[in-house]
Amino acid sequence: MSKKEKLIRICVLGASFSGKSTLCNRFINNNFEWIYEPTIEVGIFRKLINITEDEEHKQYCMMQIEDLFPINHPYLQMPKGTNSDVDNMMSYYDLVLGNKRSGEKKKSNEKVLFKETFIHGYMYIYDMNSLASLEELEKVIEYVHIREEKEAGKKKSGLAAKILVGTKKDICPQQSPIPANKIEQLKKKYNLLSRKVSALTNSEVKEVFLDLARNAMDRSSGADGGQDSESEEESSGFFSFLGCGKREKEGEKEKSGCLIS
Ligand SMILES: Nc1nc2c(ncn2[C@@H]2O[C@H](COP(=O)(O)OP(=O)(O)OP(=O)(O)O)[C@@H](O)[C@H]2O)c(=O)[nH]1
Ligand SMILES: [Mg+2]
Repeated sequence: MSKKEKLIRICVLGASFSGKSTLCNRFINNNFEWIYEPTIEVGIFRKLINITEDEEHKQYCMMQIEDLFPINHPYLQMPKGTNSDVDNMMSYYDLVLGNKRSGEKKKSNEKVLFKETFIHGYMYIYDMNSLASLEELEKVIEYVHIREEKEAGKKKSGLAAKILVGTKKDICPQQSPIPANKIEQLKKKYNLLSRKVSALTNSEVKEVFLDLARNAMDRSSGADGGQDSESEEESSGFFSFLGCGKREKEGEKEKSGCLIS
């Protein structure tokens, strides 16, 4: 990667079976798998893309796409301390949702890069055929929103770009189980881009990633840097937000194990 190409870190979040990995697979490998293989940890992909699509004035960025385990993974419901896998998963998840900029000055190796680099874009995935998948997603969208509102008051930094993505358009009936006004409300409330895609027919897949990359590039120009210190309230994490499994504060930073080795 040349110095000119910016790394854009994108996290793909959504309920199990909503189509996250399949969407990534279509974008990265132009491939589609019918067989469902649950994502247990995190799939990391990188792809160099020209975000202008203009052959004369190319502007490349390196997209780092992180396909996460589902937001309703059973491990995320377990009490902290159950086992190291549970703790690692919760810590990684909180890091992703907390989206701190503070690690940016410490890019000494890949592990730190994956764990702590600011996330420039969130891809919020729901299955157009499942209202439950959207309801699960809403909790995470709300959490990220609250975190960002708090952060915005303290430092001058760009917020992450966000796109709401409805998947499996090819099998969605005319009468979708998800009311159209619900999507409109979410978009408005949280300032989300949106698209409906099909990984099967390869409809709007590339566009989803391009929209997010472009928006992230716009937001991040001039917004990088900015250190901050973590207050007690901020470090409480997603699980306290949901009112479950209160996290121990002591030594939590040291235990923020990364799932990528
Ligand atoms: N018809 C159709 N099926 C799809 C599409 N996208 C995904 N699927 C199917 O939906 C199932 C789940 O897809 P995954 O991409 O594995 O779902 P996931 O969100 O990664 O699931 P977790 O890893 O458990 O979080 C698979 O059987 C896919 O073949 C699509 O666009 N159309
Ligand atoms: Mg998956």
